[in-house]
Amino acid sequence: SDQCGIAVESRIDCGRDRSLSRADCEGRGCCYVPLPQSGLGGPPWCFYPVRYPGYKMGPLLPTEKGKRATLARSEPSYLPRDIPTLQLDVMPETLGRLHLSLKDPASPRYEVPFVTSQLRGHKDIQNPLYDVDFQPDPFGFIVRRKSNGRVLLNTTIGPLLFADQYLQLSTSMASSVISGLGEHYTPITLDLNWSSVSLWNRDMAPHRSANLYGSHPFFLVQEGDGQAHGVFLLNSNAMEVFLQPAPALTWVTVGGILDFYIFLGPSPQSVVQQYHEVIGYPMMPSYWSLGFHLCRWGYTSTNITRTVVQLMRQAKIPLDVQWNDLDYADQRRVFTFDPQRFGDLPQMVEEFHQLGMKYVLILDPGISSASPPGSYKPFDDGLKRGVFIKNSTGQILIGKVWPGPTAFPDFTNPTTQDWWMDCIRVFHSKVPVDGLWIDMNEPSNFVQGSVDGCPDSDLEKPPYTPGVIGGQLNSGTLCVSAQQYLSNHYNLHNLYGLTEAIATHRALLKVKSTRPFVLSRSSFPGLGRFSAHWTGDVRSDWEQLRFSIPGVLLFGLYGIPLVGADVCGFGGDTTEELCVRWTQLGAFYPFMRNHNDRPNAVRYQSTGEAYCSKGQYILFPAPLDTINIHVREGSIIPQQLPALTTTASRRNPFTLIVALSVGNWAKGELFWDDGESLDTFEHGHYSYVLFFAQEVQNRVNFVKLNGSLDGLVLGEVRVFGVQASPTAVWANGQKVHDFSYSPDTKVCNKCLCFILIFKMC
Ligand code: MIG
Repeated sequence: SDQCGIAVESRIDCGRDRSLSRADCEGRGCCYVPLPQSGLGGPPWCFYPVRYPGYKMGPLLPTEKGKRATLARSEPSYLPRDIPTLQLDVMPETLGRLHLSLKDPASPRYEVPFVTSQLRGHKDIQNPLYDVDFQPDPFGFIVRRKSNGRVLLNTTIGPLLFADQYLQLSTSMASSVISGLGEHYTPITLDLNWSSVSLWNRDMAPHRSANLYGSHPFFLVQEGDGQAHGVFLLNSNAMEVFLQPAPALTWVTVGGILDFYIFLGPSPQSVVQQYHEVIGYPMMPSYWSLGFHLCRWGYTSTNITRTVVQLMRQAKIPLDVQWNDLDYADQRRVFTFDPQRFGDLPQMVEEFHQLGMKYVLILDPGISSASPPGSYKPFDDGLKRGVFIKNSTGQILIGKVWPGPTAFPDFTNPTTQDWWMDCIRVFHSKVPVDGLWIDMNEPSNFVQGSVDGCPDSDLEKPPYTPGVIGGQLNSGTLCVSAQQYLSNHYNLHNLYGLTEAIATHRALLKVKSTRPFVLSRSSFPGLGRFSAHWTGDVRSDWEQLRFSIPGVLLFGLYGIPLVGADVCGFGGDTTEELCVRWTQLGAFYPFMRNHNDRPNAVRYQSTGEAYCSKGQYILFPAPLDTINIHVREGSIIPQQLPALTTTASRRNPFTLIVALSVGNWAKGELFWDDGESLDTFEHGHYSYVLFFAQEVQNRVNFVKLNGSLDGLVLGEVRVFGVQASPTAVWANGQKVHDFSYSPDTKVCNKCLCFILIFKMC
């Protein structure tokens, strides 16, 4: 019939939960049109007709935050346990941000805690960037960009389904250039050729189509004219998002509510900022955490660790932070150290501190439950204080991780946060670590669910399981029917790493009173407020090196900018060439750590030659010892001479690299503070400098040069792209006699045309 005349690329699958025969498909009221060429994963044979019956929307009535309507369905859907009545709230929160939620008004369902706690909306938005329209029956909404009428989202293309364990909504997309929905091993944009991505935190070495360590139900769409918008579905349940060439997208989640935030930008940068305003801005990192980190699984003693540090220093390779992996722990139990091989760990840390270095240790969440009673305080205390996750019948859930049988702390419980702080305080009083590396926090479990298996229930085997590695929600992790303080693990699983990061950050803050350094493998929106992240167990090969670039950039989008991949690769053996190149690339990761698996280093400096490129390919020679770094025209970059640690390099004079644009201007900025005290931004204990360069004939003028800025000294200015030899150079109103100019490279040292330096406190 007419209702089934839908273009192939726009067909929305009516049988995601199982494959349907013609009779099954038509029984659902869907269209059955087999396609000769389509196999698995292509366009669906069974799809929804136009205006497939769903919810009917009542009148929109004003509320304090916006408007509200009731949606009701008269016929049941094909899913078990429909929620027949829904409450729709439409909340214009800022000019660029629209919030839209669908809940069950009759009985409260699980909603994601922690993420938006600090959010403040504004009231009475005048003239926002968006318009919303509704189709009342079947219910759907359309969001437009008001300035040009572009449809950004249109959910009338498919039905809204809202059952207890199956929530689905489809929308058209404004373009095919979509980034986000991590964590996956993908290029910077997603594949829309009938693909899907699943969000379910999992300990899994990065490879194509696997759900990895973190979940980020946010995406950014580039509209093609420089404008962009973003959509965040605040939902922590196991989710699968389907992408098809229309372009269109379908969210399927197995619990919670539908809670959408739509960001209108209009620039990609402002979309990201609007998203971060909702999930919280990232923490201020300590300066040392931006230095070079070195780690390995397999430094089996303090003496071996010391030797590594000595060799680095002899080779004059900068090293800020030395790490140890699980090797340090006594029988792999956290909060202990091996009395033989790591007996003098406290002294070793003290020695590193004397060298101006820092020290970080791994800390897994699993607490050994099999030590003789009275011999392992973290477990005994935790047991007394009731901090561990329980199984569905109320006993402590026991899994298996590195120390053998382990219990898992429930960080959603405030008592657990206090117990964790006590464990960290006691350990820190012996081993004064500078930061903690929280691994295995998906959480990872070597047995499926628990040592006793999992019950046979709707939670463990939902009517629909998103396409996850292992095929079941409990594979490689805990039984999802396990009980936590705030809800069951089915709802809270994706928050395990976030909640552990919150507890660890809080403990370090209390114990050290400086900016906490936490490195977490598992992530969820909001993690960046508390922690850094690394991309897990990447393999030592060229493809993984290449994919680390989108991997790192995407975490910037997710609000976790302090991120890096293990330099030289973690799994397998690296080669000298790969390791050199990875080190050169790693110099541009915000977090730069060389780390690798058991039985393998230079971030610190840039010819100045100018290349004019208008989008063509240029081939550059790239000998192994050279990093081809290109400074974009028009930028000014402050640099510092390197030293063996950032503790030392912070005191070196800094240099300004000025890359003049063809129009002979450039600009840049510098934020400078003491690098470790708390809330320097909030208290104004920082300097913020803006640099501007502009040619004024062939004259150079500095407002401030060789002056000091809170201890910071400007040593030299190098200007790239100066077209003709300057006849004279002035600095601070005085003539500079020792400037030099190279006509070949057009680089002028100690040169420039007009620089203004402002100090703002
Ligand atoms: O099951 O602590 O991703 O960086 O070296 C492996 C040992 C546990 C996984 C981490 C990796 C770390 C390793 N850990």
